[in-house]
Amino acid sequence: MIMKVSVYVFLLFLFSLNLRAENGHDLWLRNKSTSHVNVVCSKSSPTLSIAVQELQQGWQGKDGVKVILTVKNDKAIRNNGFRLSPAGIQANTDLGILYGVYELLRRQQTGEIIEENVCNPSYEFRILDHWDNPNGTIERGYAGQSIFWRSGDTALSVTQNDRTLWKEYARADASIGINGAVLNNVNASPMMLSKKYLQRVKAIAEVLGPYGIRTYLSINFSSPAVIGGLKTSDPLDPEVIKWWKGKAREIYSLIPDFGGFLVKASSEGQPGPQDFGRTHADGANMLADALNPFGGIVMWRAFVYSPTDLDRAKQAYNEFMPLDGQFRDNVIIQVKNGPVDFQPREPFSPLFGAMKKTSVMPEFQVTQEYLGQAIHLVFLATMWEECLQSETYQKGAGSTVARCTDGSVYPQKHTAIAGVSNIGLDTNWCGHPFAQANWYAFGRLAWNNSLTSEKIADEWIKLTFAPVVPGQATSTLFSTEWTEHFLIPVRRMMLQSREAAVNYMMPLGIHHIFAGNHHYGPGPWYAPRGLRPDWTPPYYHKADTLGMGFERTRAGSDAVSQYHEPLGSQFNDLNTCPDKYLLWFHHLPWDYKMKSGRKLWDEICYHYETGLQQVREFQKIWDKVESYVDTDRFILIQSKLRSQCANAQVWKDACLLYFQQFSRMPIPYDIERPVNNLEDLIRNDTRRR
Ligand code: GCV
Repeated sequence: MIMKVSVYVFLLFLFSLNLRAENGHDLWLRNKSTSHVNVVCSKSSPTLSIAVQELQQGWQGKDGVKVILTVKNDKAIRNNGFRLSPAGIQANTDLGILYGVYELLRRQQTGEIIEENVCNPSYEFRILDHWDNPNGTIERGYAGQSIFWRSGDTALSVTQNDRTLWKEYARADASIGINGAVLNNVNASPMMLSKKYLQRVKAIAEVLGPYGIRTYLSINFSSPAVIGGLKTSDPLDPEVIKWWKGKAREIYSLIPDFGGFLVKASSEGQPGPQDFGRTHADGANMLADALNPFGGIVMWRAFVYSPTDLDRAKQAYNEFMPLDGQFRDNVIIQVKNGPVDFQPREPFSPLFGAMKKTSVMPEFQVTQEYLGQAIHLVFLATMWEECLQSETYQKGAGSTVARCTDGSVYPQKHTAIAGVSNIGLDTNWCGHPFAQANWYAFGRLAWNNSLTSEKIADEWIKLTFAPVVPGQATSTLFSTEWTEHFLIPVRRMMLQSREAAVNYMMPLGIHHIFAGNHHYGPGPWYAPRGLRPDWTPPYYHKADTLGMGFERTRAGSDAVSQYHEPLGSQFNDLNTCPDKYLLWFHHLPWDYKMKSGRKLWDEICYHYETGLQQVREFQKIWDKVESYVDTDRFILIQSKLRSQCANAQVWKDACLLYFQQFSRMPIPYDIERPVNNLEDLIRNDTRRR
């Protein structure tokens, strides 16, 4: 026993010696080489030079070993995939070699076996969408200003600092397989296509290119009229068509590996083809034709809804389904994971597994607009896994969202996935150290859409928090002690974190009850006079003295019928609708008897309480791991957890006290009482607390 304690104390001492202050800037790429490697590569290119350098800088294998990098065609390898073996890496492309190198290093550093296998990406295009504005602000960004754009006199000059940062960004992306970046907000400024802005795009593309990252731009559909001086932006107008063709030519003459356009059209006030009586297909195809000679693609968003429809959740499907088969081959329809927005929980969008002749790509939100921004610790991999593994039944069982979008169910001309980025100029890139895990997870799932959240969390924790001992391979430091006292509890916390957020924000299918505009705190009451109803929470929760929930069954808006059978009927039927989607699909009386035997009102109360208690538990977990984390990161995360806890309390109090006005039932007495008054919460709901 004494022996055990002294070993424990010794190990703690060892760890603390190696807990150098870390500002998080190195992300999951903080581990350095611990021995020498002899890299043999017969070809040379900027990408291969990076691959060789990465191996030399990160090698943690046997000292003096020879690693052979071979670029050679192999039918088993697709796209930029690779074949990994203990002797080296083989790929069809230079980029495949680079991805293989990152995989090899990751396996070394996380202690995974390196055996012969082929790794092919699930999606051809794995893209980060930056909602960055030309003045440097970021829509729904919580980690500082843009790394690409800024305001002021030097806005368009390219400095060495810019290049260094873009290179670090490109490296991080490439290390997890991301191969595209949309550089500007989907609410796009037409200015972005002007000559001077394109020059900066070119400079960015030159830095990103060797890492295999293509640049894309969000475009404003009115650009021909706004910056081209044309009378119209009608997609069928010959002058407009000519203008876009000329613009595409101009872009590709500057940026030969340019990826294409992302378009938010006829949505939330953005211009689009419908302004001219044209369809989404007319608009998308016109742009696709302009990009086609250069190999570019159009990612056309399906995020559309109008205030007149009675159920926002149905609209994207209704608008896009009739257009199936009408889009050009180089158009991909980009669909958010859920049918409404990026809520803490939504059923998957029925547009997944719907169209058979159109390429469809998922859009996830990495930035935590609706999930506590850069304050709450919420690991999003579980949410994306839930979506990707959802059964659509498009072609019978096994037609998951993942398989319907990666071309396994119906072949797609192109396959792609996008994540709305959470990075900015903050030193640690993401604001919250654990938000880095979401960037990491997005890349890993984009590469392999069947990875589990648990595996991703495991990798990320090891790469991000493992003790660093010069000369010692990281994986040798994963002692039983470190695993039991750090890895396992922190992983558990990450894996529970999204469910906790759902519990304290909007459990049981409740959705979109955020305070107006900032989307951080609760605002189930928010309904200023004159505001379009679908921008107010009462439109979604529909609470009244009889009950709450959105009736989307066949007796209601019939959104359930947008899902294939047997799913549509499962959602429709109270006996088979999963609790987690109950109030998404059903309006139920407060005393409705749940599967648990409780009344609906009580169940709601227990969920809010559970969510709050889960965050309090996270605080304890984190406090206990203090000796395994450097002080800077420990304190930052501890303080963020305190704020998260305070905010979870606000959520619980606000929602229970507000809905109680309708339920007129007591909050179960074994639940801790609210500590805030509803009037105060309402008065202050425009502040982000
Ligand atoms: C870029 C939500 C967000 C908006 C965002 C929009 C979109 O509505 O609140 O900020 O706009 O989604 O995805 O286009």
